[in-house]
Amino acid sequence: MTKRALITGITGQDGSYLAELLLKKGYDVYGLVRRTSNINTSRIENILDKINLIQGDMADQSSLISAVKQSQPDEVYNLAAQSFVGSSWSQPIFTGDVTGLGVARLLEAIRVNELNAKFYQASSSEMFGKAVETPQNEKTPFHPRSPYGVAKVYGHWIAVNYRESYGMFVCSGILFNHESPRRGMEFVTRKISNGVARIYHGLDSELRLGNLDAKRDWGYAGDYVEAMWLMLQQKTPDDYVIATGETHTVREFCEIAFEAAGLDWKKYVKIDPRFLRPAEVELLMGDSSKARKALKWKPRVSFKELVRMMVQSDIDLLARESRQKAVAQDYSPVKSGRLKVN
Ligand code: NDP
Ligand code: GDR
Repeated sequence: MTKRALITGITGQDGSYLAELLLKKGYDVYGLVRRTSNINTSRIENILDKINLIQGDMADQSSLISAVKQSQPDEVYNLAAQSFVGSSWSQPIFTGDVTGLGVARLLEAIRVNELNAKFYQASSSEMFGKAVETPQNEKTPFHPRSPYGVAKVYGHWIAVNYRESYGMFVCSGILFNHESPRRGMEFVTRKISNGVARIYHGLDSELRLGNLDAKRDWGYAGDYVEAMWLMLQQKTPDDYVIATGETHTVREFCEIAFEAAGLDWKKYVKIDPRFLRPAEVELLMGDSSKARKALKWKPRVSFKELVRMMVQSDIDLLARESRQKAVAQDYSPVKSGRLKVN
């Protein structure tokens, strides 16, 4: 029997990698997409003809009940969220609603449909925040430092609670930062790789950043979606930390990224207080030994490989875009004389 999976957040970084992984494994893949004036499917363009999209929103209970009813999933991966920590201070209520309460709505949708579906919750290392120990593991207490982190703590505990209350197969993956060429532009890694590429192509002369001392445990998103799937293949549901076990500063990320393009970061990076946060998470480093043992999972892409992959991808992307622009200009109706402009 072909397995069916419902992915919320399928248009995001992780959703796109997970959908590709599940298609390779022979799943029927359903994805929840929210109504926007311009639906953003750029990350799933290559698989659009192989997946089924269902309209719905994490803020709308009835749409989630319908999405679950329509897709009848064996596995549900809840990746949808207002996921940018920075915006969670300007939109704390929205973040709480979608990133926090949305988890309860989706769990309820499975419960009221009386479906025996396995559930993955995208929990986050942001829940550790001002962590009392390093490295952080599944037992480290939470002390979130942003409205986003607070919402994720709610999402995490409601997931655990549905497992304990109703015996549902619910797993929470406490994932540390993971990046890729598909990362959103507002996150620091992509902001840096895109900034380096723009400077390399002569489109910008500086890159403005906030706290360069913040330390993160950065892995590759392609590796991390495998861990999500593995969690739902175990005999019993449980929660797992997924991390590389290494930590690096934003400054180190800059150094390697600029170096990859043959540039010296010190000449281009400027500190801009606009990008400092009201409360910062200074240091994250995960201990994923439980997942490595039980799931036989380990990260494959190293920190340096990840940084170089992202920079190379953005340099190539900008080069492609500029070639397309040049071609479009050559064939423009004005240049070719087909259209006269007075
Ligand atoms: P992205 O921001 O790339 O993707 C978020 C997804 O959620 C998008 O598909 C977005 O849709 C969707 N979404 C947002 N709001 C709603 C809503 N109201 N209803 C339905 N869908 C919505 O995040 P990532 O792929 O990086 O992360 C996936 C999940 O993992 C998130 O929950 C994130 O918080 C969590 N996480 C991420 C980590 C990371 O380092 N990447 C680490 C730990 C946890 P749209 O395209 O329309 O905006
Ligand atoms: P984070 O990722 O908050 O860890 O959340 P982000 O890349 O936004 O920030 C990482 C660190 O870099 C510092 N920083 C800057 N950040 C941004 N965005 N822009 C800047 O200019 C800048 N300068 C310095 C930040 O202060 C921070 O310390 C990500 C998201 O994917 C969450 O959804 C996920 O849960 C966590 O990772 C784990």
